Amino acid sequence: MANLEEKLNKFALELFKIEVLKFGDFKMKVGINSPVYFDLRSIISHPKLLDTLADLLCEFSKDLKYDQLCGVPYTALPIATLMSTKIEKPMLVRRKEQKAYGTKKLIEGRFNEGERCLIVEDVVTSGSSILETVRDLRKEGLNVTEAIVVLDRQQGGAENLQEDGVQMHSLFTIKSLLKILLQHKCIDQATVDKVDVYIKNSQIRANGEMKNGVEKPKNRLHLSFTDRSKFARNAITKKLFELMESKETNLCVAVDVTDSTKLLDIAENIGPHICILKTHIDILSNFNVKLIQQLRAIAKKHNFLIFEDRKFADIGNTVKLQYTEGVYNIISWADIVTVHALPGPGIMEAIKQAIESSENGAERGVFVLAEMSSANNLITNAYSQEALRIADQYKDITCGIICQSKELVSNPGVIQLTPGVQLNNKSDDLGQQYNSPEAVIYEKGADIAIVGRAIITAENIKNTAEEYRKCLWAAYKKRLVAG
Ligand code: 5BU
Repeated sequence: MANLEEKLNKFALELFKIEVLKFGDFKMKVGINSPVYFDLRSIISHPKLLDTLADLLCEFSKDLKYDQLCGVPYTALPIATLMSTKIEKPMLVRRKEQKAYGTKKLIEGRFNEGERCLIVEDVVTSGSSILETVRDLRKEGLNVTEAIVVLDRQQGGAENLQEDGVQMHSLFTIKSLLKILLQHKCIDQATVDKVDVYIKNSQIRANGEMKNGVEKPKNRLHLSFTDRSKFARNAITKKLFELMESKETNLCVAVDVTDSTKLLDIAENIGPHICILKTHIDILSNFNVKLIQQLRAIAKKHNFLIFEDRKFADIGNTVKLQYTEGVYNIISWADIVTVHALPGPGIMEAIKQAIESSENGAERGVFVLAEMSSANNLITNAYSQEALRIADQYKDITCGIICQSKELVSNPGVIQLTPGVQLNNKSDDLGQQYNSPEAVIYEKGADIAIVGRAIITAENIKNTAEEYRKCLWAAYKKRLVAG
């Protein structure tokens, strides 16, 4: 019978064959790129290998003392399940989200207080996923001191877990795994060296901070717009960052009026104080092409961008037509438009294709809507995350994200816009909810605040715009210093 080491060698080669290990340049959860990626999710498509893995883990953990098993969701769940049936020990499941109805239980399965629970996990980088599970299990009175994992990426996870009283046992470390692959000529020495350097430079604390070497990208909330313009992923975003800094304004005014003359009049008055003028062009009762020429002339004179808040939400083909055709011919004059992610990536593809084939190619972009300001809107956190993912997929046309919370935007090259801003009111009578300019920038993380009626219905529109500009800019400056 082969000993454990021989079995592990054989298993490592099998994993390589099914491409569980990938080499390249991978974005990691903790924010630095890795030259190697270990993705065990696909092992469920190889039942024999999954079974072998469970056998190996059972053999490897045979001397550990425990009463329950708990796999960290999701990849380790089937692995823990198999182990549980093989060794006939009960298992627990920790929900990722608490149930909204019924028992509201976080931990499924029967257990008694004080029982020892062994954690099962596929791969450990900083150890934070294991620690989340450990905390919930401990909250329920379980005794958690040991974790068994398939791969330790050797980036500080073992130490971080140790600090929280959890000892980690790993089938493979990244180095031992690469050694086997090198011995069998699956990879070359240069790859091993690259991974070595990466490991040395990317030791991570459990809270995601780097211990040494490469620093995590600085939090965008504490970077100036000038610094952030260097992270801009397209020309229009860069232009916007630069004009914000040069005009000292992060104010976007929503000019929701129904008369073209009024729109132009307000644009002329607020022009010096804004970075963006936002339109809903379809509410004008006397729209004409001349208006567009005049509005663009004012935008040029005062150096602001025009943003048509069209909120496209149809299938790609329809959106392409809505964007490029019809009386409004939006692409011809709006620097930026809003897009709902609801229809999926096709909507972004449509806009991208339209931009690429228009003569203004490089000068057009979109804001992706990830959250809304209205009370009881139907957007869930999962939806927002998917919207961000789609936005990221189309980084060459995405200028920013419209949302209500700072956590959604981390990339310093992406701009957060937040509507629902007013000093005097908390809401309107149709569901709109307001926050103060200061709170929107400082607490909610907006880079640009969208202000509508608070300015356009004011007695003195020009002065009010100036007041809001000052207030918003001061909040931005305060945020910079706070970093
Ligand atoms: P108000 O007058 O400041 O309430 O206008 C807010 C503007 O922002 C208005 O044009 C809305 O269409 C727009 N808006 C919003 O209020 N809330 C949202 O979540 C989104 C856009 Br997205």
